[in-house]
Amino acid sequence: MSAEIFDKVKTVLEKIKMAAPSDAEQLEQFRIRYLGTKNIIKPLFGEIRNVANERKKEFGQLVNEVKQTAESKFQDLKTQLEAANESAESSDLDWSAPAEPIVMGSRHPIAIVWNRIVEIFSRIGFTVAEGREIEDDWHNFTAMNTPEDHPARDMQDTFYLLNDPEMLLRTHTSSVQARTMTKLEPPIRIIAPGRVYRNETISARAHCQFHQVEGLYVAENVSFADLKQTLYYFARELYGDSTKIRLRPSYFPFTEPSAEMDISCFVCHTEGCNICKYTGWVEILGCGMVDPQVLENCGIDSKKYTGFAFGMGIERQAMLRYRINDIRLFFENDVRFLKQFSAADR
Ligand code: 2NM
Repeated sequence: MSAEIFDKVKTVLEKIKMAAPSDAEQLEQFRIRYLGTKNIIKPLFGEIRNVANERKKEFGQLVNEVKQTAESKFQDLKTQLEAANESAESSDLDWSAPAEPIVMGSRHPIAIVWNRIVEIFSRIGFTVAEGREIEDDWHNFTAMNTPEDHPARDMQDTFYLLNDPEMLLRTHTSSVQARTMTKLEPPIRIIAPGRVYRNETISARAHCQFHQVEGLYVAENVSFADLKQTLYYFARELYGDSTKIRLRPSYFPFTEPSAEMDISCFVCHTEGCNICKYTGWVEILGCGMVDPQVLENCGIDSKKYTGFAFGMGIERQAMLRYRINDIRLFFENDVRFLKQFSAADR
């Protein structure tokens, strides 16, 4: 009988020695089990009455050892845990510090102006058409009424692909219109935004790549008055309600008659400033009635249908709008330039 009780107490002692609580919660469990009001050591003292007289003293000492071991182990573990917590708190990491601010990207100015132009024409029923940047000579020049001896066809002005003289980098997005006209029956009402290429010497005013938006409307009875009213609406939407327009006669191989459109200067309102070079007017696009030969080239009956078309450089609109004086800035991807434009603008 005595031996069994001794074994029971020794087992408890071993368990206390082996215990290794690793956090505050496990330490509290240890305290409750061995030192709390209902701890398991207390009843062991009562077992002394089942121990033979000659071993009562020995038993009493053993249970006392259990109690003391539990107490000192608890104190040691508590001190250890506190020290660990303290070193975490005094580390260099400040867990309450505010996070680094999130840096938002910004939209490229060409994308902002591109999207605005598309949006303005979408509202009056134009849909976006896309083509290819590598074009064939026919869609880029022949269909557009550009004769074989036209200077634009010169190697000096156009990038031809080395392995195929019929292929080139499109010099305008008119080839998109040519492709659309050969595919669809009028009424056709499209705009073609996209990148174009010209073999120009790069300077503040010219680049070998830039972006264009061209528009085309072909249907029955389309008139020059329709062209004028459409572009007047566009000018007021992009440059403000008080904008006036003026059309000057011009020449393009693909339109007849052709015109260049100026807007009243949105900086000085025709008073004269350096944006309009003291003329009060700023040129923004070219336009005209689609030459009947261009319609015929693309398989459209020019006796039944007429059309108007226009084209503008996106860089030009962006330079006017944001007062940018060097076209090269658009292609350099200098973050100091790019971050000045809004991330919210679409
Ligand atoms: C311009 C100016 C005038 C134009 C013409 C055509 C097409 F395909 F209908 F013939 N597309 N774009 C055009 C007309 C482009 O850019 C200054």
